[in-house]
Amino acid sequence: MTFSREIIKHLRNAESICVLTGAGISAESGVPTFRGEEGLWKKFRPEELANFQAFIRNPDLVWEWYAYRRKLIHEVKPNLGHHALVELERRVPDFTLVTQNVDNLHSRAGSKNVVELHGNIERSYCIECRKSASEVQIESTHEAPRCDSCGGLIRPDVVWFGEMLPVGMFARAEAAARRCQVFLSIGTSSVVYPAASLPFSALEQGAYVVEVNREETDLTSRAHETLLGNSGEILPQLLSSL
Ligand code: BJW
Ligand code: ZN
Repeated sequence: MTFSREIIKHLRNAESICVLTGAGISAESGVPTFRGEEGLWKKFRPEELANFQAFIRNPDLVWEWYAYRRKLIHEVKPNLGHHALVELERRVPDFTLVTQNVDNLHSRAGSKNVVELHGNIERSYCIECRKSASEVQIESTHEAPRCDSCGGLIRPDVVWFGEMLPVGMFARAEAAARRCQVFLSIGTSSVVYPAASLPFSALEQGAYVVEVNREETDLTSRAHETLLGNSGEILPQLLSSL
């Protein structure tokens, strides 16, 4: 792929870059996305699995779904897209990687300044006393485990629909979006709020906004550029063009 002069110029000169990633960046590692033909929401209903009421109604079913996804994530590796973002972070003084993903693949690749908006599937906590659960408890695959302190149900530390994002995380993301000169939105359908508002905050403050996605999204008409294709191919090429 050849890149425009603008994008190369903006990336070379930027002292502050903010990146927002979604499930698409992990797709080439073998982690399913949520929406679209191959997405998780084709097989599983979000209202039965990704909200607190569903968990209270059927904790074992929800726990089992997360145990299945955790196992899958343990079997895969970060891809060239994740690694390109590690390299980009090394080159830029102020770099923030905001992710909606819970798969921990950015940290496993070596990214440092990661803001996890929707939590992390590797962590769990008690819904009664909020204590973090140990690895032994997390390893349970069929039954939702119980807290060893108070007996409360243990849930995955992820953000379900209707829940607030972890305290301070959105503020960090929003601040990074507002101060950056280049904002990259990678592999997200841009439909879940408040994450989807971040590129618009960046645009308001005059940032150059670039989208990387296999297909057009609600952001496409507002972004300065959309690079259509796989992030695991486009991002390494972009890095080597700088
Ligand atoms: C590739 C590729 C490749 C593929 N290369 N690209 C009406 C209007 C506005 C907001 C709302 C509303 N009604 C309700 C809300 C709020 C709601 C929301 O936004 N809903 C909309 C869906 C309508 N938001 C919330 O509830 C949030 N909380 C909140 O707002 O709190 C305030 C509040 C409190 C109380 C009451 C009301 C408000 C919380 C949202 C939590 C989202 N949780 C999930 C599950 C996390 C846990 C888990 O993993 O199980 O987060 S849902 C799911 O969607 C997950 C993702 O992080 C999130 C975003 O998905 P993402 O990453 O964009 O993935 P996909 O699959 O959608 O897209 C993949 C993209 O990649 C596609 O575009 C592909 O083309 C592309 N792609 N391969 C490049 N190789
Ligand atoms: Zn407890």
